[in-house]
Amino acid sequence: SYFDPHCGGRQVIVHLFEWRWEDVAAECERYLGPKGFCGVQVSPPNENAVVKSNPSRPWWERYQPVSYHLNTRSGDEKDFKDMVDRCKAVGVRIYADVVINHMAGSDRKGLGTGGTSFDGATGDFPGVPFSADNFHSASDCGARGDINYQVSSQVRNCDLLGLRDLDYSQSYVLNKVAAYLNKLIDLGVAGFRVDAAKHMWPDDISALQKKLQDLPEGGKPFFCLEVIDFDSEAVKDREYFSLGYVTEFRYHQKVKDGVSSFNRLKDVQDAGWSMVPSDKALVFVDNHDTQRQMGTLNYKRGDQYKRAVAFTLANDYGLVRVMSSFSFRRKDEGPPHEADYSIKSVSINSDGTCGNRWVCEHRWNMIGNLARFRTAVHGEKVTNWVYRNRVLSFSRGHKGFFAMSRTDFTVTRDTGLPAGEYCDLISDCAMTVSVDTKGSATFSPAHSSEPFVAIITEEKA
Ligand code: LM2
Ligand code: CA
Repeated sequence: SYFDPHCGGRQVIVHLFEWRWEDVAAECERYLGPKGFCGVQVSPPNENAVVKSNPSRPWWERYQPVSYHLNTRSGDEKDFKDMVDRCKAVGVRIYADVVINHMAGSDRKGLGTGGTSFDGATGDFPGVPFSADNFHSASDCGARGDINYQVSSQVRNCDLLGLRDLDYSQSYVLNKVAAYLNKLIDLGVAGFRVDAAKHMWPDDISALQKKLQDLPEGGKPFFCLEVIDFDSEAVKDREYFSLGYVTEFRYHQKVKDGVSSFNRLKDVQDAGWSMVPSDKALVFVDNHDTQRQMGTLNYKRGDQYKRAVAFTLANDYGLVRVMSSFSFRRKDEGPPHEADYSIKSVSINSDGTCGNRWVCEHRWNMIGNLARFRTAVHGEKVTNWVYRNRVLSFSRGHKGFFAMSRTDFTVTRDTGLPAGEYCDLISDCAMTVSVDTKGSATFSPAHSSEPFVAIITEEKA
């Protein structure tokens, strides 16, 4: 089904934002495979407009397609194929970010990252080819570029940010995009993150899915639809539920509130807030867009961010996507690059952190280790919820137990686990937790700077 990420039951996806394909391949082999990550969402693999100035080479140029040739700053088709194969060999799958709602903006013209010419104003994209007729026109909208979000047809047919909007009522357009996705399937990807899915008609996405081949190993490709729904617009996330996982943007706000007031974490996924059902919700603390917005959580928020990600991984809601960023000061700033604007490689320091301004949140010990926790306790509900003395703790059925606070602590809690001596995953077993015959344990975090404890039945000391 479109809900199967094809990674043998592993549960956590990481977005390696703007990484080069050869770095992704190396990361699968040296870290993601061994840690049990399910897969990687990679930046859009298809050729995009080169944005030369104001600003120079922003990250967002990759959301302006020029053709479906696999040539970007991350690498070419050969590099892409090599990455997909090497990751798959260690049990890690690749999900491509596919930008198929639109092509480049009407304010852009010149060359793409593969050297193909284009003109957004005239709608000429010879690399596909698409021409003026293949796009929606101003008559489908109000004032051009101006979307009224209370009118579904405008959200679906108008140019988002002036980006030339593809007209899927034409079988020519549908077939070109289907050929692109089928090519990625041939190359071995396990699925897709559909950019700007809110701006595509669900029926068009469904028609597209019907034209896709099964994966070489069998089964439908995994789908995750990017739909931003805060209950205030005409387009609703539920319109997409039959098509695949849907991004749950309410969650990232709720969890942010929750880490400053733990009481509110209890019902962070409350159905009363019209949250996407757990088996369809793609859940995250930040993504590449939200991490650049004022006041949202990101790697710069240190402890608060760690609490949000830790809770999200320990909890039982949705399928989790962890963000892995490059450090930035200005919101337009592109990835770390050499003088010629080629993307800098991700270097790995002796302590396992990354260099060259790559943040690598997924390598933060507790994040990597809780990814393992999540897979180990999959299928078990949150039970034994206790919030007392500023310490939150809960069990995941009889398979795992998690506790967190803002500062150091010592507490005694019911873990719900059989008696035994367990490894604390947060500290890589530098500390152990003894559970008595009643399931009770008294414990403190291994390091006061990381006030978390996590144990699973499959990791006894
Ligand atoms: C998304 N999800 O639905 C992406 O997550 C988001 O990052 C994309 O916007 C958006 N949809 C379209 O794919 C980014 C970025 C925008 C940027 C666009 C296109 O957030 O700022 O718009 O990519 O590159 C830029 C300029 C904008 C200009 C537009 C067209 O910022 O001022 O509009 O290009 O040239 C005239
Ligand atoms: Ca559209």
